[in-house]
Amino acid sequence: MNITDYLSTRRKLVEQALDEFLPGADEYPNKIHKAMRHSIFAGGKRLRPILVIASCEIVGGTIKQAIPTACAVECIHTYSLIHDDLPCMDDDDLRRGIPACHKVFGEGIAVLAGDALLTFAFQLLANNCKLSEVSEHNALKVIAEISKACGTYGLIGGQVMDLESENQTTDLNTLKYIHQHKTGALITTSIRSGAILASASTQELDILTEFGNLLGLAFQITDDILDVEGALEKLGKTPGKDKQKNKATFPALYGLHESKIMAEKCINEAIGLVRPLGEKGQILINIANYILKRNM
Ligand code: GRG
Repeated sequence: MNITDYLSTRRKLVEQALDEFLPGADEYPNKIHKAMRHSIFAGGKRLRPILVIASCEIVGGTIKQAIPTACAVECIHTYSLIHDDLPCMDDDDLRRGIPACHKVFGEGIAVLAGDALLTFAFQLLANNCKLSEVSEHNALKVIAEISKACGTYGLIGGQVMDLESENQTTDLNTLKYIHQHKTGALITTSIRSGAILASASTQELDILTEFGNLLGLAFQITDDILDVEGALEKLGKTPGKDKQKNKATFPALYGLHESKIMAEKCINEAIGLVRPLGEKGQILINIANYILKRNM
């Protein structure tokens, strides 16, 4: 199966499951459920849930085992986008090609929709054994894994340093910290969680963790590049915001050309790590190349 077909079949499975799991738009209190669904079903590449599925399959698990965890990480990712778009954060009006949650439902409901998606993610994870065929032991390990990646040692830590670095001179270590936490943590934890669900060996988990770290960094470098070079119609969000907010980014520190070389270097290193996995690692190689070449 080529990468386009692979991504589109997995994306559809994740979207069907999200539709099944999430409270209906007409369930009381309707407004919050509509707001959650507005942002979840606005589109998106579904990269993180696809990584959960891919790594679960690589170590011998099934798509069915991975689906609730895949949906949980997409809910967490979407919560982070809703909050990131708020006027008190990055202040964006557009997300995934449509008005951001707070532009449609107001700031109060947008904050709550983000909170509700984060909470709902952990509800899914707590019910993992009922929803899919995973052991209680692995389900618990995944909860510990994902909660750490969402907190101050992950997403929140990265976002704090991102805010702190606005209008400041930032060194490479701080920039890497921001990228590895704000973006990388959820990408790495998606890959690790899929593998944990299928009882990966320590050796498999080590390789996948290192792969995830490099992929996460490359993903954010390409995101920085797209903020300079990308088009609104493809990105679904307004380009040029990083420069406007004087953000710490790779192009700001190294220029576009050097940033592209760095992203390619991360991707090649990541690919080198999973080559020894042979045929079953091929999908990760294809996903890595897709990330490097993406325009959205
Ligand atoms: C707790 C108030 C509060 C806020 C938390 C954690 C957080 C806000 C924000 C996380 C930071 C963030 C949004 C990072 C950006 C990561 C990133 C590159 C997002 C875009 O991901 P894509 O391209 O988006 O995968 P799609 O739409 O395709 O899913």
